[in-house]
Amino acid sequence: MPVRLSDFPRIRYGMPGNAACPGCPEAMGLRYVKMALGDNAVLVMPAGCSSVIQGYEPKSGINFPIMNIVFASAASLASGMKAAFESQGKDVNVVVWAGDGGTGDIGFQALSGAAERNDDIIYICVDNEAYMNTGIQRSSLTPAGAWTTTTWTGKKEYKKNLPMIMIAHDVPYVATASVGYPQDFIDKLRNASLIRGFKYIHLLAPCPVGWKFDPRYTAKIGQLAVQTGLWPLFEYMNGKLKISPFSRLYRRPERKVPIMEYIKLQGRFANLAKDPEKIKILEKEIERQWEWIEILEKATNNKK
Ligand SMILES: Cc1ncc(C[n+]2csc(CCOP(=O)(O)OP(=O)(O)O)c2C)c(N)n1
Ligand code: SF4
Repeated sequence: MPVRLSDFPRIRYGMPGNAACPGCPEAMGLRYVKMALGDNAVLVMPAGCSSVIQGYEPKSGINFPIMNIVFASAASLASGMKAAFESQGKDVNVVVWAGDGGTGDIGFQALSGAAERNDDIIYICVDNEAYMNTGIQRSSLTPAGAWTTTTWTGKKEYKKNLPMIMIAHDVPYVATASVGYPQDFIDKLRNASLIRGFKYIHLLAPCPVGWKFDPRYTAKIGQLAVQTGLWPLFEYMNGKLKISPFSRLYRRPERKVPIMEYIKLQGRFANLAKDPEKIKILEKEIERQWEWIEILEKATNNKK
């Protein structure tokens, strides 16, 4: 059943004075994880902005049990931790919370291994589309055309399609989400927590610092990514891919919001905004995304 944010108790999950920048999407996302999973969850967190927000005991900025770990081992640690809880007869959601660099690049081998073994964990990639904590370097999940400190004239390559790569691991649950749609994210976390085996959720997290926008627009940009069709929301569960309600309105060919609405708010796309030819780079990205999704939607829903 869809959730309403007003139904949740007003608990402070992020503590005052934590190290997040204003408008930080990771701080928002962490709060939603706690709202969805409550006390019955433990986070595993490699380095990144969230581990800085978390800070260090006794002054942790996040009201959540968290285990820190090196990038390359996040998913492996989570698998081991889950096995340890099980051996004690405890039913705990073990959740990895890792950035796009930590997930798509540095931690990928452990992620792929845990998925292939179908280990009973939830893995969340919090995707701000660059290595933010070390100064906005490009990752494999930075979109084509975007400025970063290592792609001054705009990234040449397209964004790695990690959700599709995870579906190809034949795991029981894969979903995309955006901090612009918290109810949808919370619903998906709750669905994931009820399934045994490996669950992957890819959360788009617009970062005011790295994407160069006014911090008041974090949620709006998270919504525009969906409304322009650039970030389709879907859920792959029980072998079927379903486009989520917030994305159904904006699927092609009826798409209603032009990509320029998304680009013009972000300094990282300043080069694209000046040149209509270059905007085609992101239009192609939208087509690439939907092509895969529609193929899978059709194939998995027609399956007997
Ligand atoms: C093996 C290793 N390489 C590099 C670093 C330095 N480092 C710390 S945080 C970070 C950025 C992480 O980026 P991402 O995973 O995208 O998370 P974000 O900071 O964007 O939240 C890097 C490269 C490290 N801690 N360990
Ligand atoms: S750089 Fe971005 S992701 Fe990192 S703490 Fe600041 S707003 Fe959050």
